[in-house]
Amino acid sequence: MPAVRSVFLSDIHLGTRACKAERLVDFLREYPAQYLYLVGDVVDFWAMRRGIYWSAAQNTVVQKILRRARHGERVIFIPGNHDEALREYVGAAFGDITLHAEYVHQTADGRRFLLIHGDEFDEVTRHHRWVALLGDAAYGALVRANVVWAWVRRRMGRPGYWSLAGHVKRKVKKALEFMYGFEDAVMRSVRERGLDGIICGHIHWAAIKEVDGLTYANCGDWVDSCTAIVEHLDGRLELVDWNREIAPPPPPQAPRRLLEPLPPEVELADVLHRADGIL
Ligand SMILES: [Mn+2]
Repeated sequence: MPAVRSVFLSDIHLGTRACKAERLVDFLREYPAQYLYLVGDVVDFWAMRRGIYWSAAQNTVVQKILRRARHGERVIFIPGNHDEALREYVGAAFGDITLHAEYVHQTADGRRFLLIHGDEFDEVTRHHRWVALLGDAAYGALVRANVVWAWVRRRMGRPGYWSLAGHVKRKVKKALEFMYGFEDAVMRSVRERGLDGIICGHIHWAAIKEVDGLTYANCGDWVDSCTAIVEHLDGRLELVDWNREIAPPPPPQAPRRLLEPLPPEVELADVLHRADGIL
């Protein structure tokens, strides 16, 4: 029996260093479903033009999704702006995965939700592509800075994960105005179509809320917040926060072997860092 009826994921950004693929693998293991919706920006072709980072865990994510499709789970992929190259193939099926520009999902309790990535409602991405690309690079830098910051916090023995990108987003008024503008535009469209709600992504800001009798749900992302929307067997939607759900990392193992095999994704900087610890 599946743990949930549906899983909705967006903004995984495979192909980037920021992608938290290990956590996603862990999440996917815990949440088998009847429907798996990939709501855009699954593969980050924008970032891959600047340089590709593809880890073993990212391979596992792809393999897990393909296996789920093969084993009868309904997998539907709705491309976003970072994987817009795939929009040319909307309507096609790749093996057991079908591509759609948008989709209407009916929940177990009969509500109809528009599934769409959401960049269509983002004025910046639509009309000022270069601003979006620049902002994207800045966001990437912020997420990378956060990796360093999380390490410092661990060294200082501070529990939990604190998101720098999340903090900045919360602090910046302009960002909030942008998000509320985004939500307004999205909800107008849902109302015009006579649907009960929307499940989208794009703005990397996970949420479930009622807006004037309609439901707004945003999957969040897997580069910073590690969140997903799930539909329970009774049709109830829930926001799952996988940053908090998984057990804390095990304590570092005592003596390090000198000739420890390196995983394939390790780069020179990591090698030097390791050497630093043993020399
Ligand atoms: Mn996007």
